This record gives sequence, structure tokens and C-alpha cells, in this order.
Amino acid sequence: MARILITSAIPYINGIKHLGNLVGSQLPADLFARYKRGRGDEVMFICATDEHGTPAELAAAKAGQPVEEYCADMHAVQAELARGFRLSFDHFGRSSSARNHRLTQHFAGKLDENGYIEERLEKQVYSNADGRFLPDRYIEGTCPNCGYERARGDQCENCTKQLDPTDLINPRSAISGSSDLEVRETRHLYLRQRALKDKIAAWIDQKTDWPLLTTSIAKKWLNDGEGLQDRGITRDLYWGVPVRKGDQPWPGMEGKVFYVWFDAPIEYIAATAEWADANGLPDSAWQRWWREDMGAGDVTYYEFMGKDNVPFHTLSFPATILGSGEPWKLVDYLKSFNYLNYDGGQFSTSQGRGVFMDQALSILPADYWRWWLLSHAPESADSEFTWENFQASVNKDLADVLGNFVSRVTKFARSKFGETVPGGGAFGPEEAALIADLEGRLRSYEQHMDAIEVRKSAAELRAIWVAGNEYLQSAAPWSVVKTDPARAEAIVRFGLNLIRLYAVLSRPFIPDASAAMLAALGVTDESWPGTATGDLARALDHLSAGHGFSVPENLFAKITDEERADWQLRFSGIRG
Ligand code: B3M
Ligand code: ZN
Repeated sequence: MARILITSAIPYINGIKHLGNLVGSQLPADLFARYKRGRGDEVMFICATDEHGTPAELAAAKAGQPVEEYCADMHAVQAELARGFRLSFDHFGRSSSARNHRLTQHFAGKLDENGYIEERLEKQVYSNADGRFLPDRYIEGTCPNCGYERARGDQCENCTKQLDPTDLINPRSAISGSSDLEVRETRHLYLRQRALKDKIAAWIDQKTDWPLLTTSIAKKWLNDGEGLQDRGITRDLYWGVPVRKGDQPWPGMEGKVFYVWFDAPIEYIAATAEWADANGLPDSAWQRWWREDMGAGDVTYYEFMGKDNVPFHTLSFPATILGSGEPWKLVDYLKSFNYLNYDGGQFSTSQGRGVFMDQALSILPADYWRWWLLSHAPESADSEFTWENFQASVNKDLADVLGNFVSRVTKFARSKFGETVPGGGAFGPEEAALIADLEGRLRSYEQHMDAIEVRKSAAELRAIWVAGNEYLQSAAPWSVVKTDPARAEAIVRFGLNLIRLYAVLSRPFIPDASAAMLAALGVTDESWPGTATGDLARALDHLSAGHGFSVPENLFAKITDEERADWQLRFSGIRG
């Protein structure tokens, strides 16, 4: 039994995520976690909310809530949506947890001890009216290049020129609108990533099996232009992990917090500790996943994320771990995704464009979305959600292929032989031929799943469903029953066994439908077929004569043209 650690990028707290976010990390991570559990591996699947930073503070202010309260509420909302999508996290933590505070401070202390932290004096804009330093993008003013009046301190959106806040004409705070600004000096801690460059480069060079998308991004940031830069890891904010050296104060850093991207990946570890705490387990229970000296030597660690998060996970987080000099687990395989677009444009959280997780579940069950999103995952390139394509895939793959197979087999069986598995006849050459075909398909399905080739896995699973339909069509029990009822019983028995196999194999993609299929068959044995000769044939001879079953309620309803048109209109604009 292998030990598999899986983390999904942790969604930011400042709002409900859209389907593009979902398919870029949490959903494929869940697919993989369910698959590995199905194969009998020991899995630890971790996610959390990413709660610190200015966007959280601003979202809370906009909601008129204290930031602690806002984050607690939004965490509950996101946790509920994760349950709605059947995301099977072992723990869904919070980066604002006490565990993450302590671990983040611990890492910073170790990095300092090892000489990887440097203090720098900087100049930054301070807003007297807001009583705080302003990050560059929260300063607005007129662009010196094009005259656009709402240019941001880091860049003009209109002419794309990169700016410094001091370049702006009539600068003002984007928070309060106040122009009572001044430049003040402030001290910050920098992580000396350049000093760790060789170690990081050597580590990345070993990762010859990583997806091209991952390594190309990592190498670009490592080598292009000026290459890997030292990184400021503190901020003058209220909301975050207070800057401390382990459990000691950090002189000169009073009132400052760590940068959100410094503490966020550490939360993968902290959330596993939160899992142990929540289950009343000792530290050794989470440490055996994360500490090489505590048993994590045989753990294989997989990370899932969108492409924009790759530099932080291939350079910054490894810099934190390597620089600590402690035997923490580094990622073994990093699966990254391109973007999912929405109906001719981009999904956008700030503009409310697209379908968001709560809206999706309000119109259709999770499986419909899971199937479409995973079978169209943006792996080799960006992909696009259109309502036409969604309707076509759901209707074809789920309703016409899988749903129809289950319904035809169970309804025919009930009408001819009642609601128990018929025992007559024997399996013959047609069943043997299908088993041989499925044997090959199953091996390739497993290979694609092991390699986290999400689209290829979905295509192979669909082919496995199609093979069952073709078998049924050619075995034609509805004709055979007239001349050779015993043979028809054998076909029906084989068909019912196929439903069980499909439930097991489809579970990572469509867990609810899979559970409904197993419940209809009255079976609890969900074990994945073995890979030895004869194992698949045995798995398809599982249900014996006399075993009761029922016809499941329509597994998948087709999406009608009216529904599609209605949703297309409802989700065409901007979310209010
Ligand atoms: N929260 C970015 C995002 O929400 C960020 C991921 C953190 S992973 C440690 O897309
Ligand atoms: Zn401009």
C-alpha cells in the first residue's frame, strides 16, 4: 500500500470561486485522491482557505465585517460548497489557524538562523487617513503616460505602462480616496532566494517526469532575465501572521505580518496538523506525512494548481523548505493547469463573469459539473466552457451512454426475471470478448489516472461505458429471450455485473451516480478489480443468482434546449 499526500492550491478567501478555479486545482486533486483511495492506497488529501493579505482585508471592509469574522463566515461558505461538489478532503483547514501561525514563525526563524533572511530599509506610501501603508496597487492616480485618471500604482490599466506609485499625478488611496499621502521609511524582511538558486535548480533538474507546463514556468522564473529574485516576505498590514522568530519577538518587526504568499503554502503542512488536532491525534500522526525523519520517506507528494501559482510552488515554497535545513517533505509531482475560459471571454471573479460554484449547484447536481469540467480540463491548452458543449456532453456521455446502459439493463431484467439476479445460462464468447477488450481499456485507464492525464482518463472511461452499450446491443437479450431464455439470463446477469464495475471505475469522476448505482445493486463491495489474469472476469462474476437489485431512479436527466437557453441568458452578464 503506497502512501500518497495530495494538496490542492488553497482558494483565496475573498469570495466564492468560479468553475475555472475549481477545475484548476481542487477538482482534479479530488479525482486523483478518490482514484488512489479506490486502488487501496493510504491517502492524505489536504486543502484550506487562504485567508491573509490585503484582498481579505478589503473584502471584509466591503462586507462591513471585522476581517476575522468575514474569514470565518467565508470559510464556512467555501467548506459547504466543497461538500456540495463532493470534494473529499481529509481536512479543509484555514491559513489563519494557530497551527499555521506557529509553523510560519518557525520557518522564518530557521531561515534566519541559516542566514537566508536579510533586513532592508524601504520607502513606501503611507495614508494618514487610512492609518496604514498602502500596497502599490491600492494607490490610484492619473497616468503620466496617457492621462488615464484611474491608473494604479503598479501599472496603468489603460496603456499598460508599469508604474511606481510616485509616478502618479494626483495620487490617492484606493481604499478611502484620501490624497493625504506621504512616503515613509519602513523595514522589511527579505528571503534570500538567490542564495538558494543552485539548490533549487538542482532539485528541479531531477524532476524529469513533470508536465512541460510546470517545468517551463519554473525554468523561466529561475533563468530568464535577472533570474530568481530575493523576495520581501513581510508587510505592513494588520491581518496576517505576526512576524516572529520562532516563538521569540523579532526586534524592529513589531506590528508587521508575513506576506500572504509566505504563509499560504506552509498551510499545507499546518492544515495536516489541524487534521490531527481535529481527530485527537498526536503530532506524530501529521509528521509522518511531512517529516522525512518521522516516516515521510515513503510518502509520494502531489500538488495541484493553476499555472499562475506554479512559480510560488517550484521556487518560493521550496526555498522556504530547503532554506530551513530541516527534513520537510518536498513535492514529488506538480500537476498544473491552464485556464478555463467562459463563453468567448474569461471567467472573472472581480467582474463576476461566468458560473460560480454556488450558482452551478443551484441548477444541477455536482456530477454533471464534475464530468464536464474534468473531461474538458485545460491541460495542454486553455479550454472553454460553452453552454452548448456542456449540454451536448452531459446528454451524450452521461444520459445516452452511461445512464441509458444502466436503465436498459435493470429495466429489462426486472420486466423479464423480476428484481433478483437471474441464474440461468452461462457466459460465452461474447462476454469473453468484452472482458478482453475491457482488460486493455482498464489498464490504459489506470495508466492515465496514475499519470494524472485527466482528459485521457475521462475519454477512456467513456470508452469503457460505450463498450458495454455495444455488447448489450449485439447480445440483444430482448431477442434472445424469445428463443433461449437461459442465455438471456446470462446476458442480463453479466449486464448487472457491468453496472457494478462501472460504479467502481466511475466513482472518482461521478461519486453520487456511482453511489446510486451501487445502492440499486445492493452491493457494498466497491473494490477496484485486481490486475492479475482472471481478476477482471471474477469482478464481472460478482453478483450471483438470487441477489436482489432495484431500478435506480433516472441517473441523469437530459438538459433541454429551453434550460440551456435560460441558463445561457441568466449567466451571460455580470453577477450582481
Ligand atoms: N490562494 C491563489 C489562488 O487563490 C492562492 C493559492 C495559494 S496556494 C498555497 O488562486
Ligand atoms: Zn496610462
